[in-house]
Amino acid sequence: MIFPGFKSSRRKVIYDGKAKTLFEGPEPGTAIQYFKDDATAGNGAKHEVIAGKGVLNNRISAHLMTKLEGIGIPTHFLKSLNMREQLVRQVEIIPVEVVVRNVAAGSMVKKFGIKEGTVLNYPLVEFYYKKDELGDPMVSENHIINMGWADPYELEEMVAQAWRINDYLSGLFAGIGIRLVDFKVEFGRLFGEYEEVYILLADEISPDNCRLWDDKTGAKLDKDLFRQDSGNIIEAYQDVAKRLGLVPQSGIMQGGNVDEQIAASLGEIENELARERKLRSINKSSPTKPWK
Ligand code: AIR
Ligand code: ASP
Repeated sequence: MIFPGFKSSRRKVIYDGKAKTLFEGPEPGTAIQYFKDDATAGNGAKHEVIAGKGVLNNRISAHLMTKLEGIGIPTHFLKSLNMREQLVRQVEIIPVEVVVRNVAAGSMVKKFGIKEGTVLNYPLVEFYYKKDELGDPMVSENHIINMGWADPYELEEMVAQAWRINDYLSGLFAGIGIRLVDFKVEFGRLFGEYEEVYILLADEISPDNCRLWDDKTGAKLDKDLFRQDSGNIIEAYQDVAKRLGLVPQSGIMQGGNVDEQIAASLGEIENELARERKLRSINKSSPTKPWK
């Protein structure tokens, strides 16, 4: 795919994933996250290129990350660069996928025989080891600490942030008639000048890694449409983006392709919100008692 500003041959690839590529950024400590149109399921067993997906996920993720920054959740997102790319902080990805569920769906339904759509008593946090070759197995906190994927302080921070993200995004989506059924997030480590560790929300938050159901009709507006071959993901993703007020009502597609002109203008909006961000390192020593 060729478009203005993308000079793939000149950039050093840091990581080439299934739906995104990470390139070295313009300054040390930064990276460029490029959103592909590739859609995969079943660990890559099913693969299709779906025009427009990368543009929509880039836009949606930039927006949600900016909103989360706005309530004090540190993220890797720095700014949108163009329709498919964003500037992010380079972090060391913690190989643990944190899934939060409000309603039973997907693998939970299969694993435990619960009926899809069952509302859980309270949000359920699960962990998966991020390893395609092994099919991302579900793991416990003990596995994570035992294998050294994250230490207890980091894990505590990840879980606390995941809960906050769930609360915030559940409300945000409820406001536009969408139920946040579940989602997956990834975190990364950023090392400070004194080797202190900051845990940042990384990767992306988009309909590729959230389950989003229309409140009234129950219609699926996420990647399950692709996984289950049950509908057009671009229409669904556009619907989400429209309800979030991120793309015009007429959409960004023209006869099956992205309307480059409209798409090119989308990135500008979020950058108006860009601001200095304060980071808070996690305290790995024993808790200090301020009253002493
Ligand atoms: N997810 C997990 N691995 C990759 C992704 N995208 C997301 C799914 C779903 C949630 O994590 O999109 O929102 C739970 O997935 P599952 O398959 O475990 O039910
Ligand atoms: N695990 C991802 C998903 O189903 C992608 C994949 O399996 O290829 O969303």
